[in-house]
Amino acid sequence: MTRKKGDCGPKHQEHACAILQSRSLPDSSAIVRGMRVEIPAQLVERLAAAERVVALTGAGVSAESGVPTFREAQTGLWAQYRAEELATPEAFQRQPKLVWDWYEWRRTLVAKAAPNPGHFALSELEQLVPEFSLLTQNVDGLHQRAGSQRVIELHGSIFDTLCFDEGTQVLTWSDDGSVPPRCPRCAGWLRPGVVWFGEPLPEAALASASRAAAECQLLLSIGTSSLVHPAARLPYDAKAAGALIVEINPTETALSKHADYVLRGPAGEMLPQLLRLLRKAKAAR
Ligand code: BJW
Repeated sequence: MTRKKGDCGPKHQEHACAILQSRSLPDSSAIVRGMRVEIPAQLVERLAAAERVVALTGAGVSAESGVPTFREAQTGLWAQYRAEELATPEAFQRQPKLVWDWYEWRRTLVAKAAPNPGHFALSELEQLVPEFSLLTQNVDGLHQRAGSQRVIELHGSIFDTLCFDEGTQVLTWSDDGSVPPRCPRCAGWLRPGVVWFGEPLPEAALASASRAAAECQLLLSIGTSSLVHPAARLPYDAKAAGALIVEINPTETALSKHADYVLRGPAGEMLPQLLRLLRKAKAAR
C-alpha cells in the first residue's frame, strides 16, 4: 500500500501517528502536549467528501471547560462518588437530598463553565457538512452554548427538572425549603431531567441517533469512554453500515481498536486542527 505524505493510513492505532520530531510542522500536524500528532490527509479527504457525518460526544469534550468527566481515575466525578450511589432511581429514592444536592452542585459548576475550542469547532463543522448530527451523552448544554443548532441529547439535560412520580417536566415550583423540592401538581419529589442507569433513553432522541448512525458515512467518537450503552453501540452500528469511524481521545477506549483512525489528543486541540484542514480541503475541491 502506498501512502501519501501526512497519511498514516487507516487502522493506525495508539501513538502510531504521534511523531516526536522537531522539524518544521507540515500542514497536517498539531502539537499536542509537546508531541506532534499527524492528522492523516486521507481522513481529511474522507471528511471533506462526506455528505452525512455524525459526531458522538462524551464527557471528555467538556473536560477542557473544567467539567469533570465520569470515569477518569484522578478527576472523574465518580472518583469521589460511586455511580451506583448517585445516578440511579434507586439511589434517589434512598437518598433524595444527597442526590439532589449533588446535581445542584454540578448545575452550578456547569453554569459557570464556558464552551471550549472543541465545542466551537463542532458548531462550525455543522455549517460545513450537508447533513451533520451531533449526538451527545453530555447533559451540560455546552454544545448549544457554543452555537450548535441541532443537538440530540441522549442522556437528557441537567437543567431540566422532572416529577419523579409522573415523569412530567416541571418548570416552576415553590421554594418552601424542601430538598428535593416538591412537584406543584402531585407533591412528589422533583428530580433532575437526566437519564440514570436502568432508565430508558428518550425514545425520539435514541431513534434519531440510531438513524443518523446507520445512515452516516463518517462518525466521530469524541471524548467518550465508549462504555455506556446504548450510546456506546452507535459507532458499531455506523461501522456495520459502512461508515468510517474516527476516535478523538487522549487515551485508549473500548472503541479504539475498532476505529479506522484514532487521533490521540484532547478534543479542544484536535478538533480545531481538523476543522482547519477540512476548510482547506473543501476550498481546494
Ligand atoms: C477526553 C478529554 C479531552 C478526557 N478530549 N477526550 C448493554 C451492555 C451492557 C450494559 C448495558 C447494555 N445496555 C444497557 C446497559 C446498562 C447500562 C450500561 O450501559 N452500563 C454500563 C456501565 C455497562 N445502561 C443503561 O442503564 C442505560 N439505560 C438503558 O439501557 O435502559 C434500557 C431500558 C429500556 C427500557 C426500560 C428500561 C430500561 C442508561 C444509561 C444512562 C447513563 N447515564 C449517565 C449519567 C447521566 C446523568 C449525569 O450526568 O449524572 O450518563 S452515566 C455517565 O456515563 C453519563 C455519561 O453520559 C455516560 C458516558 O460517560 P462518558 O461521556 O463516556 O464519560 P467517561 O468519564 O466515561 O469518559 C470520558 C472520556 O473522555 C475518557 O475516555 C477520557 O479519556 C476522555 N477525555 N479528557 C477528549 N480533553
